[in-house]
Amino acid sequence: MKVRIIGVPMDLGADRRGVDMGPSAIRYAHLQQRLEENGIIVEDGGNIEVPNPESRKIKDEKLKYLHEIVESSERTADAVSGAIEDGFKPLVLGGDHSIALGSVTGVSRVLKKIGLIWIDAHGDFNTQDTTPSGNIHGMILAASLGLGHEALTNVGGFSPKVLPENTVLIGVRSIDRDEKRLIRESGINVFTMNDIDQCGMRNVMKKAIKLAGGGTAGVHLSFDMDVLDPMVAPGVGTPVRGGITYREAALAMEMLAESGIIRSLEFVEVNPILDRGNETAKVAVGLIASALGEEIL
Ligand code: Z70
Ligand code: MN
Ligand code: MN
Ligand code: MN
Repeated sequence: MKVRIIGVPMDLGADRRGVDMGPSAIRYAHLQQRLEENGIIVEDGGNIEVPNPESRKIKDEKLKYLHEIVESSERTADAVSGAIEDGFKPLVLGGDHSIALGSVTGVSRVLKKIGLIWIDAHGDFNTQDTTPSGNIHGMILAASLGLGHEALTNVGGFSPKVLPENTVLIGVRSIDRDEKRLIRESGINVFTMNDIDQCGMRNVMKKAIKLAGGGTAGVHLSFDMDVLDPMVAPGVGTPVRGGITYREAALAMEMLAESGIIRSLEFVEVNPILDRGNETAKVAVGLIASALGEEIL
């Protein structure tokens, strides 16, 4: 297997600064070495260029940094498409979750019909009409399905990127009121924390793999580190108590690796400023290794 690392040091999609250092923190936690120990050929493609907020005049806008995020997303999409076309599995490191717009666009453009597995404490299903914050990282799953501001939905020049029946949202426990309605109406598949408690991660993932992988050319995994319990992953912008354990996350990753459906993956929202001893980045590296097929024995 050949993997190309693509860093996206983006923090314009969220309020908390620091998540732009996520790609460095994950690299510093020996990502490349860990993957190479597993026999994977790793190429580090460096970082996507992202403007920083200090260099920009504050504009009065409902969707914060819309223009900058759209431009960075086009660059990320090109890098992700390019990696797949060059025979690599793209591994995208965030950055806040707004970077998923570029990744999903890049994969969808090449594979045409994709599945999407979105693992997150949040729904990321707001639009300009429902957002309580104006933060674009809370809108990207909706945008991937063609819902929301046209500048977002039209990244890459096509929409939607994925169909609701092939979209699976897992681990949610913090959803805004109007966002809830949008998710219900959308027809995507959702497994909340309650579903994980009731049925177990193994059963949830079995269903998720069928829904996202069935009849698609491949699946994009978008993993928001805040799905983990804050005791496991303290270094995230918006910790929400009651999250999944390391073991549940590792099982999910191992099942995805075994399924063979994953064509591209990303890990987002690592915030080294809020972290303890780079622990959250280390957790991310462990999960990435599992998702890419690391075997214990
Ligand atoms: C809230 C919003 C959010 C993190 C996504 C929060 C969104 N629903 N937070 N990821 N970490 O502002 O839209
Ligand atoms: Mn986020
Ligand atoms: Mn998210
Ligand atoms: Mn989240």
